Amino acid sequence: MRLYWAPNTRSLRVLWLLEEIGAPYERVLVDLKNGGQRTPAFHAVNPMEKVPALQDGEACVAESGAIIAYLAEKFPDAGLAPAIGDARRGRYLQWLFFSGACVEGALTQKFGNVEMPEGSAGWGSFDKVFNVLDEVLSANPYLLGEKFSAADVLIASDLHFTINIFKMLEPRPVFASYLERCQSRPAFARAAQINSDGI
Ligand SMILES: N[C@@H](CCC(=O)N[C@@H](CS)C(=O)NCC(=O)O)C(=O)O
Repeated sequence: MRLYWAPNTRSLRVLWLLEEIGAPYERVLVDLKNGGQRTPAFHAVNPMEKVPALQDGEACVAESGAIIAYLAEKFPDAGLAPAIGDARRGRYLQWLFFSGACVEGALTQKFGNVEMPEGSAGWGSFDKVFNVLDEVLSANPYLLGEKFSAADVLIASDLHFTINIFKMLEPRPVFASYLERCQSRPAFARAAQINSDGI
């Protein structure tokens, strides 16, 4: 498996998941500042010309949520995704899609300072998105209850960027303790080290 990535990007969430899984993979740095994402070779892997992207034999998958879903399914022994037929799989898929469909929309709206009717925006509103996460994570340590899953890798990564990096949301105790729980995992520490080493 080959992960195309760049430091300080959405690649971190996939690095984290790969480190959780522990299977061998190769990292290929894409030099975003010098147009490394616009080469024909990389375009063939991800026509959006963005990282992260994963190549696994003949399979190519981009979009961080899709890569996380793909990897969690490919390595069921890692125990990061409820199996097909498990009732928790419904919520698991919901939170995986929530990242791209709701968190990203809410952040873009806030960043662009765009007014939109809540009924028309698929994410409702910025406040709604984070209040929903607040409600779920106030009731349980992880999105699916007591058990950490690949959905937590994705949503904790979103919260990390929103609160700690972009400072677009005021810190809340519920998110701080969730991030502490998720980010104290050795796999996150390894991914963060790779991210800061940049290699
Ligand atoms: N929806 C994509 C977003 C990927 C994305 O926007 N990647 C940024 C870095 S975080 C990128 O590659 N930017 C370089 C460019 O667009 O030229 C995902 O979740 O993977």
